[in-house]
Amino acid sequence: MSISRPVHTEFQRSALVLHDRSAAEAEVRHRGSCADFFDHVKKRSHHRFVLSPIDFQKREHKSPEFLKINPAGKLPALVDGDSRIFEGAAICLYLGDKFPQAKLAPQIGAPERGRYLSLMVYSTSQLEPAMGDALLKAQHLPQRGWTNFETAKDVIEGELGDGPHLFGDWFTAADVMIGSMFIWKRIWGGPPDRPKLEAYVDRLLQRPTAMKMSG
Ligand SMILES: N[C@@H](CCC(=O)N[C@@H](CS)C(=O)NCC(=O)O)C(=O)O
Repeated sequence: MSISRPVHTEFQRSALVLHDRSAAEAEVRHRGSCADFFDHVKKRSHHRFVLSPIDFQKREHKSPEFLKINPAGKLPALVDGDSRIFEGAAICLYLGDKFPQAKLAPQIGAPERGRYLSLMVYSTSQLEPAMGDALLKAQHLPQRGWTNFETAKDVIEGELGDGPHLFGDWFTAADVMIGSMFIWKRIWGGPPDRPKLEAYVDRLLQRPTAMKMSG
C-alpha cells in the first residue's frame, strides 16, 4: 500500500461516534486508530454499531456535554450504560473484555494476559510519548518517565518476534494499540528505519478493517 501524503487532519477534524444500540447506550468517540478494533468487535460480537462524526473544528470534544464523558476533552471516549471510559488503551481493554467472543484479548487467567496488559499500557505510556518526542524532534528527558523511541522500537521488535502479530498468528487489541502507533508514524512521515516494523505495518494495513490511509 502506498501512502501519498498524511491524512491525519481528516481524523482530527472528524472523529467518530459509535453507538451500540443493541446492548445499552454505548457510545464511543474514537480516533482512526481504534476503527480497526471496533470493526472487529462489531463483526465478532454481532453487536450493532452506528458511527457518526464528531466535529473537531466546532470543538465538540471540548463541549460541556463531552467533558462529562472525558474531562480531558480528548478522543476517544466511550459511554456504555453507567460506565464512561477514556484513553484509547482503556477503551480497547474494556471492549476486549466485554466482548470475549470477539477473541481480541486473552481473558483473565490466561497465560498471555500479563504480557497483553503490559503491551496495552506500554502503547500509550511509553511508545506514544517516545514517538512524539522523536517525530517532533523534542529532547528526550528520561526523568519524564518514558523511554526514547529507539529503545521503544527495540522493545516492540523483540515482542513481535517472528510475528506476524504480537501474539503470533493471533491478532489482538495489542496489535491495534501498538500497531496504530507505527501506522501513525508512517502517516506523519517518520523515516522507514526498521524493516521488521515496516513489514508489520504493511501486514496490518492489508487487513480489510485497517484504518484507511489514502491521500
Ligand atoms: N493517550 C490518549 C491520546 C488522546 C489524544 O491525544 N487524542 C487526540 C486525537 S488523536 C485529541 O483528542 N486531540 C484533541 C485535543 O487534544 O484537543 C488516548 O489514547 O486516548
